[in-house]
Order: sequence, then C-alpha cells, then structure tokens
Amino acid sequence: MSTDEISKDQLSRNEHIKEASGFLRGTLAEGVLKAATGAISEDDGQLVKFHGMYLQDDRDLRPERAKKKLEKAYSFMIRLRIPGGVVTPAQWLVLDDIARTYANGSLRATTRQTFQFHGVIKSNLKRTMRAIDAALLDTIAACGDVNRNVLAATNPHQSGAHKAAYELAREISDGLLPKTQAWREIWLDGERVVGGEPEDEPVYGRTYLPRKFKTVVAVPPSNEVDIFAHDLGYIAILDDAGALKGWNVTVGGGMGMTHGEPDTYPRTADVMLFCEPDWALKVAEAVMTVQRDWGDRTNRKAARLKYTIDRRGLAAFRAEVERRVGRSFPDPEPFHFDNNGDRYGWTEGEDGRQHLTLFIQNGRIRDIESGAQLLTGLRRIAEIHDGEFRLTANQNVMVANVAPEKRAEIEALVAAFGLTAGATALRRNSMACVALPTCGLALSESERYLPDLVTLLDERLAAHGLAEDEITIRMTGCPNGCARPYIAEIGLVGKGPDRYNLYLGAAFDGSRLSKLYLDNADEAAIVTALDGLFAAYAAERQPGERFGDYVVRAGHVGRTTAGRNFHDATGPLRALATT
Ligand code: SRM
Ligand code: SF4
Repeated sequence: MSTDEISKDQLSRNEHIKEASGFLRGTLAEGVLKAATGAISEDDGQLVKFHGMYLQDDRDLRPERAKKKLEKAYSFMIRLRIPGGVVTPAQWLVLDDIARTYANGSLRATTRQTFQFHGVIKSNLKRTMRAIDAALLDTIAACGDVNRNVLAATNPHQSGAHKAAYELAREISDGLLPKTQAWREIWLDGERVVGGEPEDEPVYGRTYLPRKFKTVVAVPPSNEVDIFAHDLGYIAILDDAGALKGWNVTVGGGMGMTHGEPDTYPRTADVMLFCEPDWALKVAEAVMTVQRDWGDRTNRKAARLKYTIDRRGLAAFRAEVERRVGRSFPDPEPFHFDNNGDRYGWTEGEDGRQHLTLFIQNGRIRDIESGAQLLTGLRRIAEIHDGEFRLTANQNVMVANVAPEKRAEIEALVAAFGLTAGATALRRNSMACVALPTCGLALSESERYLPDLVTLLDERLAAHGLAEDEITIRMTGCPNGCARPYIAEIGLVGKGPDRYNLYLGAAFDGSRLSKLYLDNADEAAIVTALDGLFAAYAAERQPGERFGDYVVRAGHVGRTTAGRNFHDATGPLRALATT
C-alpha cells in the first residue's frame, strides 16, 4: 500500500513524526539545551536517528538508579557515515580524541564499516558533532528511514575492481543523501535559510522511506560485505581482462525478525538484473523510490524492502524499477563467492600496494588493562601512517596502502601493543553485536559474552582435531540480527538472560540462511550440542566440506533457500514436534 492509498490514521506513528518534523528538525534544537534531563522527547528520539544518534541508557546501572529514584543514566550512541569505511590517519586521530574525551574510551567498529561512539552525554553532543565536522566527517543518515552508510569491498586484491566498488559506494551515498540542512543547523548552529528556496527532499519527500534501507557493493570471490543481508547490492562482474563490465544488482535482503512472530523473518537477497556501470546510480535511485512508494507505512515490522518484494513479487518489482529507469536490463551474469570473511595479515594488491588487516574482537577498539592496547596501538600507527584505514564489514580494521618503508615500523607497533594477539580460527571468524549494556533492545549478552563461549568451543574443536578449521560463528543479543547471525554457520540469537536460540546450516559464503536447531538453550546445552556435531563433522565430512554444508547434508538441519521457510523446525526441534 502506498501512502496515497491509505488513510492518515492507518499510518504508523513514525510516519506522523516524520511528516510533522519540518524535514527532521522536530524540537531537537530546544531539547538538546534542556539541562533538567539527560534525555530528549520520545518523538525527537525517533528523529535524532536520522542525524546518526540514538538515545540510550546504561542498562547495568538501571537497578541502582531506580533504587535511588534517579533518572536512567542516559547518554547517546553516535554512528558515523563513512562510505566504504575509509578514513585518513588524520581523521583517525580525531576519532580517537573524541573516544577518549566525550565517549566511553572506546571506538566501536560496526558490522557496516563505520564507527560508533557510546556514552556521549547530552551536554557534549554539539562539541562531539563539531569535532566530527572539523574532521570532514558526518553522521547524516547513519541511522533512520533513509539510505544508510554504503559498504564497499575492502580487500584490494583486484585493485581496479575494488577502486570501482569504492567509487560506486561513494556515488550512491552522495546521490541518495537527504538534502535537509537540519543536521548543520542543529548540531553546528548553522543558519536556517530564511526567505530562500523552500526546503525540499526531491528524492525522499517529506516522510522519507518506510524503513531503513541498506546498500552494499561486493567484489567476488569475496562476499565480505554480506551482500545477501542487504536491501540493495551490487556484485562486480569483470571481463576476461579483469576490467569492470558492470554490476549484478541484488534486492530484498534483511536479517531482522521478532521471536514468536512468523510473519517476520530473515531473507537472503535476490539477484535481480545486470546493469552497465553508467546505470548503477539510476538503478539505485529507482529501487529506493519503488520501495519508498510500495513499502508498508502502516506496520514498521512489515516495512523493509524484503517484505515488499515478497508481497509484490520480484518480477513486478523489477518491471517497475525498469519502468522508472526508462529501459530494460539483461538478466544477471554468473558470479561466484567463496567466503564472507576477511583476509587477515598482510596482503598485496595487484598494484603492489601493501595492506594489513587486523582482527578486532567484536569491533571494540579499546585499551585493556594488562591486555592488548588496541586504542593506543592504532593511534600510534595513525601517527606515522600515510595511507588510509579501512573498516571491514566484519568489524575489523585494515591499515591500507602502507608505504614499503613504513612496513617494519608498523609491524613493530603491532607487536608492541598486542594488536594481533593470537586469535584462533573460530575467533577470527566470530562476530557479536553490541547488546548489553547500551542496546535498549538486547534480551541477552552478546559482545561481552561471545569471547568466553568461543574459548569453550575452541577446546571442543581442538579435541576433535578441528582447531585450524574456519567456521563462522556470530551472536546477537536479540533477533534483530545486527551481526547477521542467520547467515553464519553457527548463529546464536538472544532469547533471554543466558539463553540463546542456536541456528545452524548457513553457507560459508553467506548465501544461505541457517535453521533453528536449539531453542532457548543455555551455555551447557549449546556446548554439548556443538561438541557432538563437531565430533560427527570430524568423522564424516567429505574433503573440503564446510561445517555449514555438512550439517545440512548429514540431515542435522534442513536446507533453507529463502526466508519464508526459515521458521520451520528442524533437527532435534523437528523430532520433538513430530513426537
Ligand atoms: Fe542494528 C537496531 C546496532 C547492524 C538490524 N542496531 C539497532 C540498535 C540501534 C538498537 C535500537 O534500535 O535501539 C543497535 C544499537 C546498539 C548499540 O548500543 O550500539 C544496533 N546494528 C548495530 C551495530 C552497531 C551492531 C554491531 O555490533 O556492529 C551495527 C551497526 C551498523 C551500522 O554501522 O550501520 C548494526 N543491524 C545491523 C545489521 C547488519 C547489517 O546491516 O549488515 C542488521 C541486519 C540487517 C538488516 O538490517 O536486516 C541490523 N538493527 C537491526 C534491526 C532490525 C531491522 C529489521 O528489519 O527488523 C534493528 C531494530 C529496528 O530497526 O527496529 C536494529
Ligand atoms: Fe541490539 Fe539486538 Fe542489534 Fe544486538 S541484535 S545490537 S541486541 S538490536
């Protein structure tokens, strides 16, 4: 249903907030100045997301504050917009300063190639935003019902294709950026244009999109950006000489669901068409505006593009995209992915440039007392590095374009600050979302717990001779899927305190969803179940067979090809259901 076809009272509450906000202003300018509370109003809380911020509170402190009848310990999470995840060393130093001065002493690399700050109190918001602006960065459209940070493949193995991927990410990010000046006006005390042209959002309109919209650009054979999890994606297709021929366009991926609501589900994207390089931006605009007009604005749980496509059908969606672009496109070209992880250590591009990818556990860059000094170590590297830093979609950091004469110096810093402290194969392939204490939606621990669970699982893997095997494992504190758990070979999704759903059977290249294997399981049940499966895998696997493929072939879980059979019970659960 488009907004034209439905009456105003059917629209979701957020649609009214957007409509009345004056292009995302609301009462934010006044609310930020109110010293009586660390929070802002509920409506402004929705609008501030479009400015890259979330109102949060420290959930660890809730009981104590409630006992003392104090307001919650409010602060803001700030998310940057960094297309392709590229920052200069000078920008890194500013971000490090902000982390130490205004945030909680850490930088958080996210699953979408950007940084978040946590713990910024209201009175420091403007100072933080001014520092971000001075570094020529911003947080516009990092969250909210808009096209968010655009991801691009980081691993510059095929240098030409990666350059094209990065350029396309920037082009789409700029082309689909909201035009409102509200961000500058509110956070940088910019002048509101009075008597000039009335403000307009030519692409978005006054109510922007029905829901968040995410775009990525991939370069096979690496699916490091997890293209099948995103609303819109581009897969580089190269000619025989390795030059870019064009892009396969994917639509309708997404991870979020709600426990117990089978109408919500993760879905892997469809590969829709092939377009030549000059048409890529036009296609992005058409896909986004069809979703703008066809997406459900009455129910936010049904509003993502994945549901629009399932409701209308891929063929109808494609026809409308082609109609809006004004031409038809060929069908997609063949392509092949072989993994969705990062290549760690030093790599060399075909142009001879050197790059160092560092494993950052769950993206948290901070100094640990008597442990790795990630924040300080990376700061020291930024002080001498003259290439750039690239964030990966797996929460890691690449020190990119290292000059040959700097390599030894950087290696010495990596060793001195413990930046590569021996992660096992499972840990290197692990990701956890933020969850507690800052995420208001978390049902269980994630970032603070997965490292310990991996230690237990590593012992089990080693016992079965699998210590060197690459297996992807991802955990989230709730079913929203921020670390994309449903396309990891082992997925753990928070159900409640110390309880998780265990999902198995996704593909190592991120192209197939997993299935529910254990419901509401505690640590002992998870470790016991996986121990048994690791033993069986070690004994029965075929040469080169991945863990996710094995559990499907051996019948431990069913195969999933699209989102809609995701909720069918399998494995021990299926057995329970039929007895
Ligand atoms: Fe996410 C909401 C953190 C990537 C699906 N996500 C949230 C919020 C903002 C909670 C909230 O709404 O109050 C979390 C803030 C926690 C905190 O304290 O920082 C949050 N999401 C994250 C990050 C930081 C996880 C991480 O550990 O890296 C990732 C930031 C990405 C970025 O830089 O933009 C993050 N979120 C994702 C992804 C992965 C991706 O896009 O590749 C997904 C699944 C893909 C998708 O969108 O379907 C994801 N986040 C969600 C959802 C469910 C959306 C849905 O369609 O149902 C929510 C809740 C919502 O939107 O209602 C959510
Ligand atoms: Fe929060 Fe859930 Fe996202 Fe984890 S998956 S960061 S708990 S919204």
